[in-house]
Parts: sequence; C-alpha cells; structure tokens
Amino acid sequence: MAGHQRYLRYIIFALICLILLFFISSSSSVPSAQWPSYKPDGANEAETSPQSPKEGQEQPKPTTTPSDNKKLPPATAPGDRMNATFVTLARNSDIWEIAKSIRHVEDRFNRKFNYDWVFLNDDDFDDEFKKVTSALVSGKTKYGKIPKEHWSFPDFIDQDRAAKVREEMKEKKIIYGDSISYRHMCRYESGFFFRHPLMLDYEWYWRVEPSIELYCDIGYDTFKFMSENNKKYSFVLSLYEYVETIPTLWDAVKNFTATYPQHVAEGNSMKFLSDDDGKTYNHCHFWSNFEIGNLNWLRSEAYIDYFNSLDKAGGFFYERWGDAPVHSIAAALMLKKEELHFFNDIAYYHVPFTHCPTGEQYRLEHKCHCNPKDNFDWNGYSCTSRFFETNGMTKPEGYEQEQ
Ligand SMILES: Nc1nc2c(ncn2[C@@H]2O[C@H](COP(=O)(O)OP(=O)(O)OP(=O)(O)O)[C@@H](O)[C@H]2O)c(=O)[nH]1
Ligand SMILES: *[C@@H]1O[C@H](CO)[C@@H](O)[C@H](O)[C@H]1NC(C)=O
Ligand SMILES: *[C@@H]1O[C@H](CO)[C@@H](O)[C@H](O)[C@H]1NC(C)=O
Ligand SMILES: [Mg+2]
Repeated sequence: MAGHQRYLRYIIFALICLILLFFISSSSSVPSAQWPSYKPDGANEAETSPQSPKEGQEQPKPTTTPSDNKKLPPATAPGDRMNATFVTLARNSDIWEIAKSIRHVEDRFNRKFNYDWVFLNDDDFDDEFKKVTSALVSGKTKYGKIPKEHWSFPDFIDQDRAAKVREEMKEKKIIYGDSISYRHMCRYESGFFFRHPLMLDYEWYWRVEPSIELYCDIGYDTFKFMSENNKKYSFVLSLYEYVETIPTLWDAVKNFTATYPQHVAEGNSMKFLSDDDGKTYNHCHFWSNFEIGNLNWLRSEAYIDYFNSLDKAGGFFYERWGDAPVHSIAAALMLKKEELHFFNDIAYYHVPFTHCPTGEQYRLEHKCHCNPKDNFDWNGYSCTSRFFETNGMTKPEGYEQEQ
C-alpha cells in the first residue's frame, strides 16, 4: 500500500509541474510583442550599453521612449495652399507660452494645412526659442529681427511729455500705462509688422499671441475662405476699449478722414464705431490678438496714410493707443462692411475672454471643448451684437440663452 501511495504522489507532483509549465509558457507567449528598439540613424551600439565611451569617439546620445511620429501617414488636407502665414511677435521669454499656442493651432488647424509661421522680435531669437518652435510648427518657420527704427521713438515725439504721461498713468494704475515696450509693441503691430521683409512674401496672415487656446476643430482653409469670399479682415471677439488709453484717438481719426476723404470706403461700418454718425467714438473694437487678414490691404496707400497720420498725432506715446482700436477703426472705415468677417466657428481664448461658438450641434460636430457659459459674444460688454445688427445679420440660434 505504501508503495502505491508513493507512486500516486509522484504522478500528482508530475502533473502539477506540467500544468505549471503550461501556464508559464502560455502566459509568456501572449504579450511577447516587444517594444520597438530605438536606434538613431547610423548607430549600431546598444543605447544602454554600460561600456565607457571609447577615447575620441562621440558618446551615443541618450534616448528616451521611442518617438516615431515622423512615420505616421500624413494627415494633410488635399489641394493647393494660399499665400499665407501665421505671425507672432514675441520675446525669448515667451517661449513656453507661445509653445502652448502653437500646439493648439497645430492640433485644431495647421497640422492639416502646414502653413508657415513667422516670428518677429525686437531682439535676436535665441537657439532654444528657434529649436522648440520649429519642432512644433508643421510648416516652415522664419525668425525676424525688427529694425531699430520700427521699435523706437520717432524724432517728433517730445520725450519729457511722454515720460510725464507714463508717470500719470502709473499713478492711475492704468494697465501697461507706464510701459515703454508695450507702447513700441502697439505701434509696431499698428504700423510695421506687415512691412517686415519676411512678411513681404505673403498675402494673408493669422496673428497668434502667447497663451491662446483654440477649442474646436477647424476643418477648412480659413485663408481660402477669406479670399473666396472677398474678406480682408476678421475677428472672433469684440469689446469696448479702456477710454483712458485713447482719449484723443477719435480726433486723430477725424483729422485723417478730413484730410484723406478718398480713403474712406462707401458702405463702411461706421455704425459699428459710432452711435452719432461719426461725431463720437463708442469705443467698440475687434480684439486684435486674433486676426486673420490681408497684408496687401495693410500695405496699401490708404492704410499707410492712416497709420502715418495717427503716428504724427503722437497718441502711441502721449496716450497708450492700442493696435486693436487702430486696426479696427481702419477696417471699419476703409473697408466695405462685407469685407469684414466674424469667425463664429473659431473658438478662441485669450485671457480673460472666450469666444465659444453659439449652437450645440456645431460644437459637438467640431469636437469643441469650451464651456458655452464662458462665451463672451452676447455679454453686455461685447460689441458683437452691434456687429450683427449693423450688418443686418441674424444672430445664431440659441444666443438668448447665453446673454
Ligand atoms: N519682442 C517683443 N514682443 C513683445 C513685447 N511686448 C509684447 N510683445 C508681444 O506682443 C504681443 C502682445 O503683447 P501682450 O503682452 O500679450 O499684450 P496684451 O495681449 O495686451 O496683454 P496680456 O493680457 O498680457 O496678453 C504678444 O505676442 C507678446 O509676445 C516686447 O517687448 N518685445
Ligand atoms: C505672395 O504674396 C506676396 C505679396 O502680395 C507676393 O509678393 C508674392 O510674390 C506672392 N507669392 C506667391 C508664391 O504667389
Ligand atoms: C491734422 O492733420 C494735419 C496733417 O497731418 C496736422 O498738421 C494737424 O496737426 C492735425 N491736427 C490734429 C488736431 O491732430
Ligand atoms: Mg496677449
């Protein structure tokens, strides 16, 4: 009997061993797919080789997880491209904030179109800025330095008077009121960016600032839309300007229109700017941190005469004129009202305002991730309602719920 039991024990032991072996081998055979091993071009050595590098030889570059995204199939839209570029004015210190903006623009639009991107700076861009931004942009990137004469006080400006204004504005706590560089920036965006040598290669621009966000997919070529529909200037957000920064801007505009009546378009959008047929300015303007527009219009004699006329009045330095009202007034007076466009479908954020498209169906179809409650369009401080009314446009369905 004892011998019998011993046999039985052997058999059970052997069976358990077999079952265990089976499980071990089968479980290890299922996820046997290996992580692709990353080898930089032309390198044969194992990356993790603990051997010390040989004398006089370059050390193999350390690698992290494999990144093979260059091998993904192209997801670009078919068809030809417009003569267009993105443009950003930035400092080297804006690098991570502009990186965020680029990521949004690429994900929602430009990965399908691969438009170029021009970066402008009053200083030299450093290598890190160029490296990071050129890696993010799917089109060509170009880096330009602003000539000194486009970023300095014109000789007709009285320095003492300008300095006194900055002091006063600082005391009144007007945002950027004591900043010299902010004034150069506003003047540059008003009168010079479109004349930079790098911008002369293009007809259309889309301005992008640091820290902006895009909330919906844009599935069509917005530049082509502008061109095919005879648009010259566009916006997503509009609002009332801070009066203290532009007390005499409208006087300068009236002086311009009196001197150059030929530059004022028939069928313009004066009603958007003024409630008394041009006597006074209601401070409505398009927010210029987003713009898609036509560079040849900005380079036209009409616009240049306008800019020079305002510049001579000195308000960029004796007040704190922003490029937003300067562009907006030009677009509203020197273009026909049909040449302006409101991009309801470009969902956008620049601190502190959001444009989230009105209409749930649209938002769902375009994978929008903005909260419709944040939409500024129908708020009392927005001028977008006025834009709709002066153009006889019907407001999108559902706007009453967002007021
Ligand atoms: N190169 C350069 N770019 C500047 C300078 N000041 C502002 N900018 C850029 O000009 C644009 C407008 O400046 P912002 O500081 O964003 O002005 P803002 O939008 O009125 O104010 P924020 O609410 O601070 O965004 C941005 O693209 C900035 O990166 C400057 O001194 N040098
Ligand atoms: C793009 O537009 C600019 C400005 O109008 C022009 O000088 C340039 O020749 C155009 N380029 C192409 C490829 O059409
Ligand atoms: C109006 O414009 C003319 C010509 O540019 C200029 O000489 C004059 O000083 C301007 N007046 C005001 C009030 O800006
Ligand atoms: Mg900004």
